[in-house]
Amino acid sequence: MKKSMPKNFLWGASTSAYQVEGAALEDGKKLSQMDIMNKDTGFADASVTSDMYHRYKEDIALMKEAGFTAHRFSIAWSRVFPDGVGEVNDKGIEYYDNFIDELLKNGIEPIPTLYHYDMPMALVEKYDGWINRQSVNDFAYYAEFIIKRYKDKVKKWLTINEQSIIVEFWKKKNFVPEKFHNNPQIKFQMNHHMNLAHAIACKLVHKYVEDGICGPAIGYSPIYGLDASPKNMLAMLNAEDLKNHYFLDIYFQGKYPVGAMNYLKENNMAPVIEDGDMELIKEGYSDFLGLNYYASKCVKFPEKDNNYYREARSNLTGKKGGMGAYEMMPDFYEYIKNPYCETNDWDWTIDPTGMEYLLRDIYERYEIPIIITENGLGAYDTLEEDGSIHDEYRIDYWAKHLEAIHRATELGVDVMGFLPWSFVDLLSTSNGYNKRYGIIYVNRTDDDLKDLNRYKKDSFYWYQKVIKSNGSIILN
Ligand code: BGP
Repeated sequence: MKKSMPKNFLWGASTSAYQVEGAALEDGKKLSQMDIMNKDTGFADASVTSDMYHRYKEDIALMKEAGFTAHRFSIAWSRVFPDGVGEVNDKGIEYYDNFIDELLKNGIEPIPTLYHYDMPMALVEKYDGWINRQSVNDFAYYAEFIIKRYKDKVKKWLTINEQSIIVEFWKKKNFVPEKFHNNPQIKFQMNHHMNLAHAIACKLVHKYVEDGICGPAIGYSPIYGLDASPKNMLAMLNAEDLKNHYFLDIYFQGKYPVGAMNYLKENNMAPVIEDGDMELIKEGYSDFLGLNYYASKCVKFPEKDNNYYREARSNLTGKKGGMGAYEMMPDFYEYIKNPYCETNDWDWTIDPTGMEYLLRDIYERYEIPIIITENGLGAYDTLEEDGSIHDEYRIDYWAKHLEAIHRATELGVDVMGFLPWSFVDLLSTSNGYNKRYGIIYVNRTDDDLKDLNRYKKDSFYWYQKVIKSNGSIILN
């Protein structure tokens, strides 16, 4: 028998609003924090990006040509509610009405994400976004409006994109006032507020959407210990608890992992949890996991002297300057380069085996359906004179990851679909338009908008065949 992906496996790709739509201030939309995050970086900003706001019909026609059965996109909160709450922006919501209808007309299932890093600036200015608990109520107001509006058209809902990354890079993914910069407790407090917002959105889907399912899209890296030394294995467990279980245990078990939480308490970083919060989190259970996987991580036990610890701890209490992500966990784990894995041009590990590892690991722990909501290779692409783009490196990357996904399904993991990053080239969060991810090339650079025309890369034609054969062309 020929090998292929399971029956009804969903095929498509992913994008997010601020990275593709452009029209950042058009038709009543006001700024989100991501519209201005790239200011002064030298990369493009979010004002035009890939201009999907104006070209969505052409883009959805390309999705259809590729054979997509699903598409993941995000809804820009500040397009729908320019001030975060209050009056709806009719023109803004009309864009999503049209976008969703166009997908459905072309036989493509819409899978929206409610929040992809893009807090409305109005709420940042009003109360510092997720830092303030009021954000939970305002997110609920926005989510309820969207969920009710599309309850008959959308059945799979994603809430918040990559809470884990929002926490790890808390000062890059949020406007955090200076006064909080040396206080890492704030990032765990923001995370707690997002957990409440996520739970409320899941409850709303369960309330309003017949047969609706709801889940997070998590940025997830399996974590390996550098070697079999007991200390390094312990560092691996520490990092798994704080980087991975800390998020998934909430979504699927309604609790914070005990070890990680006590570590945060010892270090004055634990979130304030109010009465009723954990009950709400339990009630707003997730039905499935959206998984964003790019790279695995490797850790060792920190070997620093006591001075290092002392200094690190004084930083934790806010007496000294800012600290990087791993330094905040000085006696828990330390990231280290994995000597066994190659990396891409931006030093991200390339590890297809990690895909099988994490799918099996997550499934054994939580037994929930999983959909791949991001996976891809950021690379420099070249548009040739004849309009072709030879991105065989990207094909190789996806082929190996799809083989790993297939192996996991053979061993019983319930994988619902593959929605890699990304459909068109888009504004890379960390690297503008240098670093491309799409199966469709968008003709622009960071400094020159050119004509923004679309060109099909070699990976487009390859993916089209993969979809048509339900994966069997790479699996046999
Ligand atoms: C994920 C985000 C995406 C996307 C991707 C690639 O974390 O959900 O929005 O940006 O990473 O990252 P980058 O753009 O930094 O290369």
